[in-house]
Amino acid sequence: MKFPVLTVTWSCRAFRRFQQRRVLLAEQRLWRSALICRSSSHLCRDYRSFYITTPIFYVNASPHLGHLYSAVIADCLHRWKLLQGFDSRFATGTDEHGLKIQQAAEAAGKDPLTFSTEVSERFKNLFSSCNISFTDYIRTTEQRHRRAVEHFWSVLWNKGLIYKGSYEGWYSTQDESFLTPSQVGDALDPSGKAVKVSLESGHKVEWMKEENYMFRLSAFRSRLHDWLVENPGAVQPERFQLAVLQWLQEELPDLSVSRQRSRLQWGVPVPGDPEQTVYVWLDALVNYLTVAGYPDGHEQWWRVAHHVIGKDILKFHAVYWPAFLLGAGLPLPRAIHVHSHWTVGGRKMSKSLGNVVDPFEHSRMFTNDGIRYFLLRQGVPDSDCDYTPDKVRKLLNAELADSLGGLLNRCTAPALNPAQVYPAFCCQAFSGDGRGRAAAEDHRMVAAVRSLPTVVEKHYESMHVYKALEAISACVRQTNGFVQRHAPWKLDRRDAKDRRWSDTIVHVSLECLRIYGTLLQPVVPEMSDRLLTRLGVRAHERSWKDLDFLQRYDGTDCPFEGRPLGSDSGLLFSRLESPNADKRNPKKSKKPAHLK
Ligand code: ME8
Repeated sequence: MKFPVLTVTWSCRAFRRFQQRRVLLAEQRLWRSALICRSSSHLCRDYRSFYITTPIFYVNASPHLGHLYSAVIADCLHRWKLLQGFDSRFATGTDEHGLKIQQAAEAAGKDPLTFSTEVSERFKNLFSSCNISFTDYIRTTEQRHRRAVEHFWSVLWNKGLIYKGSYEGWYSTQDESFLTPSQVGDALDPSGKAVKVSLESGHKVEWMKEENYMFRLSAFRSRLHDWLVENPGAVQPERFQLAVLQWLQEELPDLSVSRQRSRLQWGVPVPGDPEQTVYVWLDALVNYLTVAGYPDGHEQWWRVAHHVIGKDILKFHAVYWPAFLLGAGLPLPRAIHVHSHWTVGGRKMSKSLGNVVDPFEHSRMFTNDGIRYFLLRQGVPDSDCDYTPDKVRKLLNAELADSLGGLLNRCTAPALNPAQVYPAFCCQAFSGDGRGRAAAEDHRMVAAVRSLPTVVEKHYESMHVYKALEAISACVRQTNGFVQRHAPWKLDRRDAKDRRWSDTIVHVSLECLRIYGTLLQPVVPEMSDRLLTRLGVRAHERSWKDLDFLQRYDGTDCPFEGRPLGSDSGLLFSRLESPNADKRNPKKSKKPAHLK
């Protein structure tokens, strides 16, 4: 049923206000498109492409919550770019070579490839089941990757940046990392034996002395320093960029980039010297180029590369990797987005402590969207966060079930919306001249939702997704407050004025929900789809350019007005019960999510 649009007789003041709002709206549209260009910097000048990667994960053990977190962040940024109309590519995958994997396969009594394939599949299944929409899944055991590593090595070799030398020093197999004496300390192993450990990771180190190939890392110190100084956003957040600059204050020793074949068989042989195996980190980092097409035709994607990494692998990505790339004459990544870690009970997740969070189990417990929302809402890139199931339950119940779900439920309930449509907006009832029924707070709410896309964009772009979700959540609360304030369920729908006002309240709320649903798509894709489908918003009406909010308020037509709602697929997000709720308070735990 199409609602008739009210014909309004304009007073001069109303007309002036109408014109002012139109100008404001046009300015906001311009501002938004200008922001697309600015935020994506030079992407806009050449072409709108985006390439995002996660670390490739070791296959020595099953995936845990931290791995899912990195993938969820990258997925969110990829979906965000798609929403903005970019051509976006998103790569994840597994790191399958090296001593650590060789030893894990031996311990499992399997050949390394069979072992790697099994664990790699587990990662892939996790990502697929959690809606991680990667466009490429790379395994370092693939032929295309071996070719890329060999080519990359040859380029460095031909430029004289690799030489045969001898390495003597500490090595951590768990971290696959060489350490200087100042990075090593004393500790006791579980049997009480004195051992040397990496001060950063706590993993055991061993003294090694080997003849192998060295990369002239020392030659790149000042170029790395200049890169960081000239590109303040190269490593984000800033504290990690400062940490890298701090490392660069000290001498950079040359880096061993191969291991003797007798010790490490599981890896890519050094081109021209089968007695040596390429160092696993050099091998692994090249995966980002392999996916871009290296060595042929990689330019289009490589020039728009962004990496998401955990803070534990900052040195490899912000020192070694850019030095390798500079050496090979390739552009550096646009940005390295670093995130901190999830702890459990305030401690690092580890098998020996038995506190590793299984992402399969927890995404089943809290739903895919639930776990995605929690990780992105609570995860702060700058500092570590603690994970507890109780915190997840409370947050999801408050923000998804009660606040957002409750709002949708109210505005689509037959009592308030008997025609099951996007009802008509009445300009007189919502006028700002004090003669309508809208209060000053309502106009403030409209202004807040109108500026929400710009706020959210700023935070998504800087990977502060929690701030974007905080802003959305604050607006949802304001919209709930608006509905509560006017209590449309108390209005008499038989009275024409009351009915128009009630419809206007619902129209405004549905418009708010449309904006929230559109902006939440990168974070909770399934739930946003259900929300927008329920509102009757079609698939091609869910992008960045569809974020014009409450057009009727500005005197222009609203394409949704009068449109039937989509079918009701039940609660947007069902309240999560605490495992002990029934025992503690049987009545309370049965309460449904609806707000009154
Ligand atoms: O380092 N919290 O692989 P990896 C948050 N193969 N994120 C965490 C985390 C936690 N507690 N624990 C791990 C490797 N991560 C190399 C990478 S890339 C060329 C090679 C995430 O399996 C975080 O992204 O040890 C971290 O950097 C990554 O998993 C390490 O995964």
